[in-house]
Amino acid sequence: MKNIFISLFVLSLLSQIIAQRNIKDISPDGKQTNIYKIDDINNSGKILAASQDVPYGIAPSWTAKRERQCAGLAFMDYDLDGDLDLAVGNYFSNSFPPITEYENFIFRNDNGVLDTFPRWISSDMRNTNDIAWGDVNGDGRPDLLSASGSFAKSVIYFNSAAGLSTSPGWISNDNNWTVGAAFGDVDGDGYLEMAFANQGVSPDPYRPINIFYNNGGTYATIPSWSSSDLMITNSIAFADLDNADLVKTSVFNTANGNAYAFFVPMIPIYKIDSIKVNNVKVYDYLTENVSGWVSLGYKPTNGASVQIYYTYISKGDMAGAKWVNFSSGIYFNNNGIMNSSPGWNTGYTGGQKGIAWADFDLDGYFDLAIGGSSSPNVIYKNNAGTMGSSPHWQSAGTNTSVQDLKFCDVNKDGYPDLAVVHFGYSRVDIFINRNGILDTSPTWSYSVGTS
Ligand SMILES: [Ca+2]
Ligand SMILES: [Ca+2]
Ligand SMILES: [Ca+2]
Ligand SMILES: [Ca+2]
Repeated sequence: MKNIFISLFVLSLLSQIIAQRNIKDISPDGKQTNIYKIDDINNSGKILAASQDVPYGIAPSWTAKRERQCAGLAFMDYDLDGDLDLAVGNYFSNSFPPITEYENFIFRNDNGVLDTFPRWISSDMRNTNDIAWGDVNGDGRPDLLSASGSFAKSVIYFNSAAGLSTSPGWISNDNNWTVGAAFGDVDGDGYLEMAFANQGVSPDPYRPINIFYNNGGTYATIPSWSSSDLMITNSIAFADLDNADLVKTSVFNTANGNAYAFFVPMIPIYKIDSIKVNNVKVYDYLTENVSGWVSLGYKPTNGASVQIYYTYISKGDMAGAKWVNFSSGIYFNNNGIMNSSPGWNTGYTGGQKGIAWADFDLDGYFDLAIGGSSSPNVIYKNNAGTMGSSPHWQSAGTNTSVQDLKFCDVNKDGYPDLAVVHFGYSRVDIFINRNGILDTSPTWSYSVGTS
């Protein structure tokens, strides 16, 4: 259930922004949502009005023509042709009736039209629990990680000039049921490590969190870092608590006339510092910090230079959401060395799932959201490098089995909004962030109809 909001977000919003190069974004209900300047030449203003509404309708804009049990969704321009394609990680369970096919998929985007049947199908079936894009070997092409549960092996499908391989080029040999995964440069050498959130199965359900270190573009098949604590960890995410190890870099592209989406290889992105098209600074774009891309609100002309200057999180601290009997917490990174036990935890042991970092109050420090299960969703504020001991925000009421959550600024007012995917409720909620204060009841909900 990862990243479901992105699909909703991109499908309904992007298609709308891309279609028109306007300074005014209009929501489907006809209300004005946003006015902002396009670039420094057409200096038409700044944000004048921000909608109090979520700009999505109540019905999907796109539906796949495949029925699968999906555990992960992640947009990326995997073929680098300038539009966002959708990777889907599938798994097997004893549902009634069980769906016996669970290859991983990519739905390809051709000129803004997303295929409803998969163009890329993995040759293997992996019980994927989470799916993530990351440029493992630093060749400028995103590779695809399938983090696998049910003791199936996690794998990476490598991307090359020949395209994304349908068979894995790396297969883990760890002994874990992996539930969630994240990329981040833990040791600061410019290559992305992989962190795995794990569980076992009864009568031995507890496992450490693992990190696979990246040695110049390759991973060993067994992890070289394990947390000293054993537990069930569901989700994992990197941020730099005190902003001590942020790194500025850039990536340059040449537009092909159809391109609006551009790959940003070093993740997580702390922030986009500036984007220049033909040396003119532009403002009409959105960012996906965890997967690593930006999407312009229009297509630069063929041959235009697109320069993205950005800051990414290096030597990140690692947060994990943990299940019943254990407290979600943060493992601190000391100048490239990850501590083996958490330096901060919530103290709550009722079971949480889904974790995400974003600077919800725009003070420059990433704050931590955690999904509740029979408990509210919560945000802990990062006070200039020190996490608060109690939630700064919590949603009204309780949830049944949140599966994942994610931040994204859905209404383009500069404040990251929070999307939450429920498994038990079969529902996606969005909590709008109003100048640093999130609604406590969902501002928008989508009832999926199935879990
Ligand atoms: Ca593409
Ligand atoms: Ca590294
Ligand atoms: Ca903050
Ligand atoms: Ca917002």
